[in-house]
Amino acid sequence: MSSSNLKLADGRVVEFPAIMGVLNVTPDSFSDGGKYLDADRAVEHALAMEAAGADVIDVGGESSRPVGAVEIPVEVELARVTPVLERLGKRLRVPISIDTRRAEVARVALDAGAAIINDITALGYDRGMAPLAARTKCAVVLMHMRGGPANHIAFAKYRDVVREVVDYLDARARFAAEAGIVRSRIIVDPGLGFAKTAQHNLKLLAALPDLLALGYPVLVGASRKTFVARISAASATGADERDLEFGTAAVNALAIAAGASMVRVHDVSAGVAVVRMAAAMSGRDRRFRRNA
Ligand code: PMM
Repeated sequence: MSSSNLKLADGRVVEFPAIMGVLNVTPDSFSDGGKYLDADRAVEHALAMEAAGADVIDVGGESSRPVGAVEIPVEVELARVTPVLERLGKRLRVPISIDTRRAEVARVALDAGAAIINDITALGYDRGMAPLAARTKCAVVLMHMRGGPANHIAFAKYRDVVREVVDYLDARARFAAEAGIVRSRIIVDPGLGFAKTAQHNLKLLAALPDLLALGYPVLVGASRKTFVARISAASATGADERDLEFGTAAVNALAIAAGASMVRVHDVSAGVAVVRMAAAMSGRDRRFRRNA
């Protein structure tokens, strides 16, 4: 069994189930299309997400959209996230996570007050990442993917997607622990949409108990992803914003009911309502335990 909360090294505690609000500071992110590139507007949006009930704010400067993402130099990633992190560090009460695979970017973020590294390569891209996380005692999100942010969809081939993802995350969590990262600060994530077809994502969501059996909190990131758009589209012309939001809500509710500890969302107020309801219905909200 994983813990019911995440205790950070600075004493702050994130209670599960929790909401991670997405703050993409990229010009080409598929879901918010560069809206938050301006640092002041990004900060405003982060504060609004905190006010709406986000438990963690996830700042990312490198896009991983399925088609057409371009690999950017580290200087560009730093130029995007640094001004936002510097402003946010002083103003946000909830912890910041930095969505990066590069140790240099993570180090700048941790210096600015971030407490979690969200690495879509599960500490596999940059050899400096695991020692940095161990030294700074930050929490880590280890996500499954194959290939890189720009070409992962070409790698969506598995014999047994559930077994392969679970085994990979087990191995990466062991690697992290051996590198000195405290076990209670490791979170695992199946990486929905990363080198995965809609069918793969559905299989992984149905197999959340297998992932939970590893004993780490599980983060699910389905918000506004292509598979949600494809499956939830109410008309033949494709999904509109409402379809995407309700589709996301359905994934998040079922994921929380199945035992996920955190969901990564763009619309925090929708996410909060969904997570609260799903948590209460599945007996995970202390205020609404049946015999209380
Ligand atoms: N998805 C995206 C980016 N970062 N991190 C984790 N841990 N899990 C995810 O599912 C995930 C991620 C891509 O989505 P976005 O471009 O809408 O942020």
